[in-house]
Amino acid sequence: MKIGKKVWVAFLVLFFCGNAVGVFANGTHTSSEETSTDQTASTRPDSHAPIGVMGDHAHGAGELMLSYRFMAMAMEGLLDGTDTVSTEDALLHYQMVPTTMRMQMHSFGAMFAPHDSVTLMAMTSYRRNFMEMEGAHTHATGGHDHPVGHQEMESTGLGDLRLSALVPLLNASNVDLILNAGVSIPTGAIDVEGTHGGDELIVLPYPMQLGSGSFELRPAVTFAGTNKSWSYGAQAHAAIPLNHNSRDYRFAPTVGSTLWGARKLNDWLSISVRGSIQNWGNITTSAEHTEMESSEGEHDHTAHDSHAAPVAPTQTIYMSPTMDPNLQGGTRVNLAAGVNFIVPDRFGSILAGQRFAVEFQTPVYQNLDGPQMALGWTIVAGWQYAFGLW
Ligand SMILES: [Cu+2]
Repeated sequence: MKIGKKVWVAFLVLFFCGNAVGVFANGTHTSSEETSTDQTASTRPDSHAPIGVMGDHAHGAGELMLSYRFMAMAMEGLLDGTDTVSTEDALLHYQMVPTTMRMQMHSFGAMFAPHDSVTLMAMTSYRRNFMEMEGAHTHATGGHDHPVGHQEMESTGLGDLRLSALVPLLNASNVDLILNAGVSIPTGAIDVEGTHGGDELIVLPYPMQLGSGSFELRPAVTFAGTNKSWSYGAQAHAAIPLNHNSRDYRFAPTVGSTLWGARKLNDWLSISVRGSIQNWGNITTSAEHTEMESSEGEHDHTAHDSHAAPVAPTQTIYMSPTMDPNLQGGTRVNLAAGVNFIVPDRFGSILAGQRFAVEFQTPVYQNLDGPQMALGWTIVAGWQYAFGLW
């Protein structure tokens, strides 16, 4: 109920702001409607979805689009189901507990349409993960490297490569339906190592790795519509990992959908709101991980020094919840607000058509198999530019 209310309030705010700002920006409403008539559909600021949505549009034959997106994401604290878990409570069960995580990602994309019936898309990314953790164990007498207090870990590198073919199933004057047949190629590393206090290197936990390690199918279907000063769209998407990766684990499929509405304020600016939901499962693995701790609640020094597999693995105890394959799944509902800019034709041929967009997103509901890190917010800023090759 609480979520429903927030969504409606957001849509109402957008509606009223949209109209108020629209009047302000154009003097009167009629002028805004006049300008829209001499704009073709693809040169409207809102003819592309909010920047957080991928593969929402196709291109005409011979058109190439280049894009760059910067994404920053902040995770804060722990959730078990929908309940907050304090660091102190989590440390009763784990040696290490994450407190915050930051991710920054630079994505570079290209779209090209060899024909009106298909647009090819490729996207690669470079990312940095940073995690802060608190450690529970303190040893009065030293002797070995062991997590004590605050720790940080970091990973940087190439993410997975996404390739897809976008097929417009319906391309009417003001509605589009696009099928996206995508795959993900595991170019991102899954064996990044780091320290967890001291000099000892360990393989970093799942959320700190750069890729999934698996080939994935990434199908999606997008519906988008426009009228004089509004546009709207919906997309359903899935990611289906096909194989156990080289470390013998596999992410569960992710399914999600998103729904957005945008108000065109004038020929260069639109604002949007968007709701989205994602559900993803836990990791499956048959590996006896070396990062497992002994099955005893008591700390076992002999087993620990080599980080050997548990002696009697009746009940696996992980060093940190981020290393437990069964604490990775969840469901999240997000709400986002964004702006899209396009440089209009009157600015001349070089600048005209350049697009800039920003979208800020925050969860309104999270239900996680936890303790698992909760998402705080995400921001995506991007540039897109399309031009004809022939
Ligand atoms: Cu494009």
